[in-house]
Amino acid sequence: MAVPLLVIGNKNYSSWSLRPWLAMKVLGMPFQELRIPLYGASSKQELLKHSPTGKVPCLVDGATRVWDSLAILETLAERDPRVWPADAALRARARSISAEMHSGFPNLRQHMSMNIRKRHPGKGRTPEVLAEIARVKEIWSECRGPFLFGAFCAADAMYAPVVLRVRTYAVELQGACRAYADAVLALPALQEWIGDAERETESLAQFEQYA
Ligand SMILES: N[C@@H](CCC(=O)N[C@@H](CS)C(=O)NCC(=O)O)C(=O)O
Repeated sequence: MAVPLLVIGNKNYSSWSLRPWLAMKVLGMPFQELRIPLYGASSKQELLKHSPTGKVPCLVDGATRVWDSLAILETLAERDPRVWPADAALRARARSISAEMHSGFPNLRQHMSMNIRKRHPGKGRTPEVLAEIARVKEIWSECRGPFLFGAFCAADAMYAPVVLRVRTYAVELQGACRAYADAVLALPALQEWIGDAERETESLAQFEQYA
């Protein structure tokens, strides 16, 4: 039987692509990946062959297409109960913080964009970004260990790009927050993604605002 195809963007920059890719890798869900480098001359045309929005990620499974990272995670949850915590109260919290990440944190996204290859310690710390980082720390401080709800789940996939932003911009973490970020960074699947990002050659000016 054909395995689903996950269409993703540049691993160095595409935080949305990382989410379902990481969940599928960590949970051992078979898939093929198609990387389409973003914002090139023919990128949109290539993306539209797979994704109705012309954006990634998009999961193509036979005739079914699922676009948007959180929609993909919810679809995966229909196939594998480990995608969300088994306990209903924890599942509600995991969904809430995932939706919060999905629809929020605009300043963090703008001023601390994901850029795995680079190190920009101290950059991007506007008051609004610092307030959003404080909220991330509040969420991570309730980590049950080693991941937010014990075993890895979709909420960890949603916050993995923030772990990588913390690394790039050298955001200070203590205690449970540091332990959580280290646990996510130590995931072999995330290390694989980081390795692939480091080998990419595209540089996208719009995500390279710090010299
Ligand atoms: N809310 C969407 C956002 C998707 C999105 O904005 N993807 C960006 C890359 S990270 C993209 O495909 N940009 C390419 C373009 O707009 O041409 C999701 O969660 O999947």
